[in-house]
Amino acid sequence: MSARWTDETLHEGVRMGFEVRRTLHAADTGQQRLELVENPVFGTMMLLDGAVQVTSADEFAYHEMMAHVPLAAHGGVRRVLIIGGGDCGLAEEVLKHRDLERVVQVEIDPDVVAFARDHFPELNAAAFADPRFEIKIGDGAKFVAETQDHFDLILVDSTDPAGPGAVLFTETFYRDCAGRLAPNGIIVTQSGVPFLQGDAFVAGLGALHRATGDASCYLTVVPTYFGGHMALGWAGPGAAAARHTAETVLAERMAGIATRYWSPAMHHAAFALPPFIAEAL
Ligand code: AG3
Repeated sequence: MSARWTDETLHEGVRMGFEVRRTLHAADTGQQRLELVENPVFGTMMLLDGAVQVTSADEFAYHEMMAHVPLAAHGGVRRVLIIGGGDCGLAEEVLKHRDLERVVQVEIDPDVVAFARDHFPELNAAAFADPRFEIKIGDGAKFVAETQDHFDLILVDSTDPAGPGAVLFTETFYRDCAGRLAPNGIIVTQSGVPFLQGDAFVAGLGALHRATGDASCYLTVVPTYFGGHMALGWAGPGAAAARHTAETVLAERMAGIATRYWSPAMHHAAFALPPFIAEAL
């Protein structure tokens, strides 16, 4: 009997295949196609519209870098807003910082939250048990346009710029985010894999730059977001200064938080950009 495989079909002209040992769920949510499968290398995997979103094995490389780089660099974050991020792995990583008072998350698709809660408890059960965590089901772009609250940190943990996530790469959305930041606030965005998504990377960071006056990015490597580095946009009034926080200070701020990808050295190294990425900015 031949093995069953599923392909990620996000990028035109290339595809990555995953052996499917078991399909846990595959259905349309009304917003997007949601698949949950088991793979011998990556464990449980969630795909949305054919693009891998999260896997048990490599989520740390993404969630740790999206959470701890801004939190350790800023040092005084009390209120965090997460847009998207329905698997809630990012919220759990953020909540490891004991000084945080409140994490508000706005996710558009209730099925993503419900299935992630059932199938990825190792990466989100602590978030759901944390009284500082509040999850709202709704349109994140609408939320930032309407809320009167301010946040020290806004994390945009989106899908790719197609389907329900497209609005989260626009200048209007980033302007609304900038308007909700506290003084010294920081915005971090999922900005794609520059090698394979060059146009979207340039367009997204360009919009972030126009909306905030200054945007750059830092890098992580997530095996299932294949194609090399993934870029995380870095902007907001506190971003430029926070980028230079000394390694000793970063280490103090992360005391007691165990990590597998983040370290003070990796944190600083992440801001070093290969010329093909730096020149595209
Ligand atoms: N957020 C990032 C999705 C990127 C998908 N891209 C890809 N497969 N190349 C996913 C949510 C993680 N909390």
